[in-house]
Amino acid sequence: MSPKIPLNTIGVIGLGYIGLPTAAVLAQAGKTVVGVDVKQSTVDAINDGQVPFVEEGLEFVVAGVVAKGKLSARTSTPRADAYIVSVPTPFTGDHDVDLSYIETAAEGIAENLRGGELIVLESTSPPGTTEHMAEVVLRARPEFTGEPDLPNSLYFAHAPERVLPGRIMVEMVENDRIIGGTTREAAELTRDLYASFCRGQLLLTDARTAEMAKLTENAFRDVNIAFANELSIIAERQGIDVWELIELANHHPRVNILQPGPGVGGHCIAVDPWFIVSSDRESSRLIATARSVNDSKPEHVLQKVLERADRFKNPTIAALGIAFKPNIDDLRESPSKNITLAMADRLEDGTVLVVEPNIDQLPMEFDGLENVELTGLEEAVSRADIVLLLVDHAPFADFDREKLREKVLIDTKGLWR
Ligand code: SAJ
Repeated sequence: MSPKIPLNTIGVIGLGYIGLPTAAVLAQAGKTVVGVDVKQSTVDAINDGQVPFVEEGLEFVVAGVVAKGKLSARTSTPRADAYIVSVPTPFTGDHDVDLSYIETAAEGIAENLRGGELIVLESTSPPGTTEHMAEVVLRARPEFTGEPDLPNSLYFAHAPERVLPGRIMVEMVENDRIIGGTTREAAELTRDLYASFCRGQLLLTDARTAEMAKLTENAFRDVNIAFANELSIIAERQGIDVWELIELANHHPRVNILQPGPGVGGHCIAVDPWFIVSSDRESSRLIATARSVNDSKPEHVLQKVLERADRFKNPTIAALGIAFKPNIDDLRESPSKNITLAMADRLEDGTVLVVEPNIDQLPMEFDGLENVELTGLEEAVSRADIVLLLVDHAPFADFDREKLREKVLIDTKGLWR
């Protein structure tokens, strides 16, 4: 039986890609939600019923719950029955985790506690981080305890998010969830909170196992993509079409190889495995190697392009796609963007035509690169000597192949084979 404490008012700390959708679905489920963000522009946008980034279906829900007074945003931490911490956990130069955002959130929460509150960490974190967050809170407020069922108890748990960008509003409600408490009572209380909006199974465990489970899921995917990326280089050197190779091998009932590409991007798969590595470098040999295989793929693609470009006097290269994966506008940690930037930087003469159907202007990182233009697909291909396909966006799949016949084609996604 979970402890009998009310879970009516929820403070969500960090209103990014995970925090804001979580706040929105909690408010939709009838909770009174106060979201907190350091960015005043994010707070203002939400209080106007708007969303500061693109995510299918999110704006509709946010507009509705803000209009009903169930969701509001501010820059300071409120009093609440429960808190959800969804702040960034970046890594440092040495691939160690930077927990400063979690610590600051914990200190802000600590000031508002009265006893009996639940504090749930959602940010992806190395094993031991939920316990660390509890320590930060209890150090600031030593009159409270992490032991359950006392008048001065606090409850701490980890409930890692597992939603896929682009499908967040569906997966937030449908996916099963792992919930790890620093005590059983904390896990049960968290289950009661998440049951208000989540239709998937709520699987209870301890906090460390929950932290490791999330990292394991993303490391599993990273290792499997590394296998595909390594195969693509081996196959290229053997004169074998890697896409056909994988398709054939995947007919085996127990083989399911993922797809190679220009590298692994985004803020999860390319980051989270490092948290396992940094927690035990000696034992994480395969996971660390997979990271370096995937991280070296962009340089391999770049070398291939520069080699081909060398044959032209003043080459024009069309770079198709700079997002980190298909059909989204998210350019963060994108290997295709990094390849394009490096290509523009290292080309002695020549022009790079960027085609990215999901954006209207190039990001700031391209400022000062005078040999780069954002253009449409037809124009870029017709002007290009070399066509470099970096992302398998839907509009590229339908392109008339006849128009590619005279071009040097480098297809990193096997879209046009
Ligand atoms: N990629 C390949 N080959 C593939 C699959 C992906 O090269 O066969 C590349 C993509 O192009 C992209 C990167 O990997 O650059 C990551 O894309 P993704 O679609 O695999 O994953 P993310 O980063 O968008 O979301 C992942 C998901 N985790 C898993 O599928 C195990 C999601 O469920 C998590 O919630 C999310 O990380 C997260 O927030 O941790």
